[in-house]
Amino acid sequence: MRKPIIIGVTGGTGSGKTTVTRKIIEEFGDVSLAYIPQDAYYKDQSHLTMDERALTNYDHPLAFDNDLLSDHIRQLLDGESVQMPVYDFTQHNRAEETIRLEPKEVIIIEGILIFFDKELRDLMDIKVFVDTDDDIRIIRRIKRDMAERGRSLDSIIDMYTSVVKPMHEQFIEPTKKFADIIIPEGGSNNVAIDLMTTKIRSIIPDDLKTD
Ligand code: UZR
Ligand code: MG
Repeated sequence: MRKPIIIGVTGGTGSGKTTVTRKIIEEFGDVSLAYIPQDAYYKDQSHLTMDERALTNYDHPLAFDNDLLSDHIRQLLDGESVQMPVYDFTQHNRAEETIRLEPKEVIIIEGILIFFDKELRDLMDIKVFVDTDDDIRIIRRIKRDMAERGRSLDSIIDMYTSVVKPMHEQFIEPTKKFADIIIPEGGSNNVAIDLMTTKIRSIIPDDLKTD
């Protein structure tokens, strides 16, 4: 197998990076593709109590096990399968189960801090930053965390102002300079998604495309 193409999609919380990633994946129904959310690589916190876990700064680069993430990408590049961790947001912890990922022709990595770590960055062929206004991002974050991650409005707002926003400014926003492509307004930007998928398709060798 040829070296897989590695695409990184980043942006702040609620920017629409998961939606952009999902749309790219839909476009590539005919190409074998692996999806790796950086969220899956939050560090294992089994040794901490729930109260202690609530004190972790999840928007800091050190919250992620990037060594494991890089190792797994390298293993996939070497044609080996990996056991990807699963993260449980309601428990602030790694779940018991893992997901087996097989090596694929295209690997998409998505997450808030995937451009921070140089080693990870250097593994990527195409780097995308989804750039969405802060007010839109917080509105989306509130809706999602209440619906999907079991949070109250007050806790989301407290977390956002005390941690998420300052960490975004300190660690996430500065990684925009590493992007090859900046997509404004995320998932609703169909022109940008179309341009990107055309580009990605152009670098996938024809004989790797299966129908
Ligand atoms: P996305 N996060 C949690 O809320 N709980 C956890 O256990 C782990 C992470 C949040 C994290 C970050 N911040 O802003 C967000 N906090 O998940 C990143 N607090 O995920 O890119 O999907 O928004
Ligand atoms: Mg997301």
